[in-house]
Amino acid sequence: MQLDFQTRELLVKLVYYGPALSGKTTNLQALHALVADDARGRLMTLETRDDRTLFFDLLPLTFRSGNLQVRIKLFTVPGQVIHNATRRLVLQGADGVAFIADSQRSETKANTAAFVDLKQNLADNGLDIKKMPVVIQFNKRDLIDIRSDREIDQLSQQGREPVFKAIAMQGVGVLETFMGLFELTWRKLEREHGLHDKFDIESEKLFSDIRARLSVVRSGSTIPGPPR
Ligand SMILES: Nc1nc2c(ncn2[C@@H]2O[C@H](COP(=O)(O)OP(=O)(O)OP(=O)(O)O)[C@@H](O)[C@H]2O)c(=O)[nH]1
Ligand SMILES: [Mg+2]
Repeated sequence: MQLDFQTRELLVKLVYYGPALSGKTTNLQALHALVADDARGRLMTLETRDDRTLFFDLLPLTFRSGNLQVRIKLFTVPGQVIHNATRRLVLQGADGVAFIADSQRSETKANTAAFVDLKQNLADNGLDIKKMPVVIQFNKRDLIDIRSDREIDQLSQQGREPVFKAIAMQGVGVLETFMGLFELTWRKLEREHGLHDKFDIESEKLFSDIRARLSVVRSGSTIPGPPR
């Protein structure tokens, strides 16, 4: 997090992490399509031909609440195993992490491996996963042979991370995941840095100001349709 008292600006870094092809880039694309024009910056993606992120994606968002400007930088990591050095680099200075898991049963091992890899890469950056705001999204709920709602609800009760279900390619659950992560991250930053006193800002007011800039209906939506 970076704080600039002169411009009353706060910069928060959030990272979308997870195994290859779980839908991290798709989450950012859907967010970009849903967020109001005055809040969204340019979505930068760098992909290979087959949908795979080579380096990272970046979506800058800016929200105003009272006289505070909150700038959020959303990053994705490349999920393919070979890109570990890049994942570690992207995690540097992260304030919060959304772990995008693939709901398909066949991907269970890949999810677990990516979560272990997240812990290790955080540790290598001097960050402790126990202190890091983390939310988990189970994406691709539209597919068959996925882990059941019951299974996911049970997992959710066992862990401390908030869990969201999503169909990112239809924009379902994308805003909830983002807001869930932002709120968790904000509350931690607020505790650690006394943001309430420094900026005289109420969290609930900030959250509702942000929510008001999400889920904007626009014609010619760029969210891709359901799979053919
Ligand atoms: N059926 C279905 N497919 C999805 C969903 N979300 C993403 N996909 C598809 O899954 C593929 C991979 O999505 P990406 O967003 O590129 O995955 P990624 O996590 O960024 O992958 P890497 O960059 O390689 O780590 C694409 O073909 C998406 O269209 C979903 O909710 N349902
Ligand atoms: Mg990607």
